[in-house]
Amino acid sequence: MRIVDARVIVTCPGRNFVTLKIVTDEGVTGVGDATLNGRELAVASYLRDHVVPLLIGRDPARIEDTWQYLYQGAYWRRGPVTMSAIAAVDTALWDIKGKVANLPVYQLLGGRSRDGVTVYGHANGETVEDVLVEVARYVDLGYRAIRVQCGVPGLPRTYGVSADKLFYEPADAALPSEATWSTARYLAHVPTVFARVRDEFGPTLRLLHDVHHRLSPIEAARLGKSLEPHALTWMEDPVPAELPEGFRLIRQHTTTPVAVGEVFNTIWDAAQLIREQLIDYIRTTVVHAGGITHLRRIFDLAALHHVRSGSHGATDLSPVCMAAALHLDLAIPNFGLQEYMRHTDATDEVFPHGYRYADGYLHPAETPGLGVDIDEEAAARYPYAPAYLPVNRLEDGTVHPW
Ligand code: CS2
Ligand code: MG
Repeated sequence: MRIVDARVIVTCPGRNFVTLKIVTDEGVTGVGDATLNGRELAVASYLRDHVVPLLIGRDPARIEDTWQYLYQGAYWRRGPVTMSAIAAVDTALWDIKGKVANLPVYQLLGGRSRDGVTVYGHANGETVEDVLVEVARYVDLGYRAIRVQCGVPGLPRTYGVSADKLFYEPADAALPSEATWSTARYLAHVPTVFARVRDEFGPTLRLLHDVHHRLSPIEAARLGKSLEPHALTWMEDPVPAELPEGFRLIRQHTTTPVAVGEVFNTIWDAAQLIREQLIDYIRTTVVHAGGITHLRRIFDLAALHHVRSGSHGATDLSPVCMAAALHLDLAIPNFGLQEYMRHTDATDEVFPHGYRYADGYLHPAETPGLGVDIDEEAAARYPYAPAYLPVNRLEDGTVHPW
């Protein structure tokens, strides 16, 4: 079997997605997500101009060899653009291998280690009252884990808090919008929100919170301590992840678990945090970390150090990425949680998929391969539209330095 075509499809059914579709001479096809929020066209060009010509004529069964060829062959290592492009190829090749073997991809990864993939949803609101309504909505839907984000009094707008429910779109403008940040207001407010949620919903519902890299290590340590009475499952991205040793300070002060890694691209980004047991959950996912092949390597390293998976699953990761993530989540021994932000109906129409939600779990499709595809005719109806993530400034106008 040989690869005869590879198409890069850019579509915007409510938000931008980049998808690679690999076609073989025997008519078997595979899909891979290549979406990099706010920088989509860079990956599309990397694929079209520098990767697709190298794929034509290759044997699609050689997944590891193709990964090494693209990674080592580029000479320029790592980075989100390169690794998202490699991820798309890798994911599409796993899809093809599953179809050829007539097995769902999780069977090729060792089979299921659990009955379903526990997911968490996003309860967010401007006020604590709004947040309580949203948490109740997720409890009613059967969710076993819920991320809680609340507006901060005195700040006009908070990242991660939106008027949309069940999903939201953080890339909100054709040129970046701006938000204002105050660490003092934030640190004063967040523990009061979790106190109310615990009062209302009891001690055992799994609760999470995303700090979006806004604090310094000592500030994050204080937040972690102040949240200890509310027993969070994790505090996410408390500080920027470029400085792994900064996490030592957080660890010295708090038992609130830490989750990190949605912006990581390789095992080397995560290695020190994992080896020193500075985190509890690694959040890297398929599309931004070199595909199923490389993400499995990260999860295996994590398993040696008592770190669980907690993959990113926001709306900018397409249903193709979600399908791939679910197969891996189902198979690995050290699965923790999977983020699940639902997509819009338009996105679901462009990406027909067989994974399904039931009673707090996601279940991958049982069909051969990943169980997801792209409807190219539907995709063509939604042309690319520039959209960027917001920029944060402090109250005095400084661009937030970390
Ligand atoms: C967030 C995302 O889901 C999360 O944990 O951090 O909203 C993230 O900011 C976006 O996916 C960025 O593209
Ligand atoms: Mg996050």
